[in-house]
Amino acid sequence: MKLYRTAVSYFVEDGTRFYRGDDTAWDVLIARDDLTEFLQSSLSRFSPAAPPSPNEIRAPIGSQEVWAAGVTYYRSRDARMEEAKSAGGGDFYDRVYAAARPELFMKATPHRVVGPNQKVAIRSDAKWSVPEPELTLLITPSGKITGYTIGNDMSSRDIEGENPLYLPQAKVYDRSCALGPCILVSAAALSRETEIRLEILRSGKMEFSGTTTLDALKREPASLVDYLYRNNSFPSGCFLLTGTGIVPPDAFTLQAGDEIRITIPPIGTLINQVG
Ligand code: DO4
Ligand code: MG
Repeated sequence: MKLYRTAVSYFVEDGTRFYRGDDTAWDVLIARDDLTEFLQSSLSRFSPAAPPSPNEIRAPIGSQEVWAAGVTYYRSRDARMEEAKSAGGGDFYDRVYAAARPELFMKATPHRVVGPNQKVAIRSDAKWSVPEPELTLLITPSGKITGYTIGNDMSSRDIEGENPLYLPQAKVYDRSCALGPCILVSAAALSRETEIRLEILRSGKMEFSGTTTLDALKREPASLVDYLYRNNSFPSGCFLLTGTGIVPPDAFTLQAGDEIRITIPPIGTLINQVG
């Protein structure tokens, strides 16, 4: 089942059918530990509906914080070691890749998040910007993973590479995060073969494309959640981006007007423009 948020209501996609949900507030709905069972048992009282149109769909976020894990794929470790080498910070990425404790950082508050078909931003003081396509967990206040969405962890590689202590500036700014298009509601883990695909189009032409699979994700989602929830409470639950396994070549930087498409087949495609 997939769950979509719009300005007026929420919608449930079950197979080929769509239903309009009740007036439960989004924060209340997505904080439920029994989200799958609740939606399944509610379908009979929901009205069948047309699918929400792409311009009606909002980011699937209410008042949750968005956190992110880093250096969870070998490709990310490699790229970061290279970009931070001359600043003497390369070693930290190697160490965190191998350590028991993951890198976790606060990525965004809701007002910094955009939804499908909205514009993500590149920083005006950055010269080297990339999207990071990441499987994103929906986690309830009790720490249960109840769903998955797609996240784009927009990043300024030159700022982070200059000094790893600049990470919050490289990662957290207005419209630095995109989420959507829906939540795949499922308490079951996604298969290790699940593909993540990134495509960047410039003037309608493919400028970069790359893929990875969850098999290359070094850490278990449940272990990331375990660390995130240690001595840390999330009254409305939270979203956790699980890291990138796709990094465009070093010569690539995003430009205004680029279109970023991130596909994770069981969830869908998140499309954003840069502007
Ligand atoms: O260490 C910096 C951030 C890493 C990150 O965002 C990622 O690996 O996806
Ligand atoms: Mg990332």
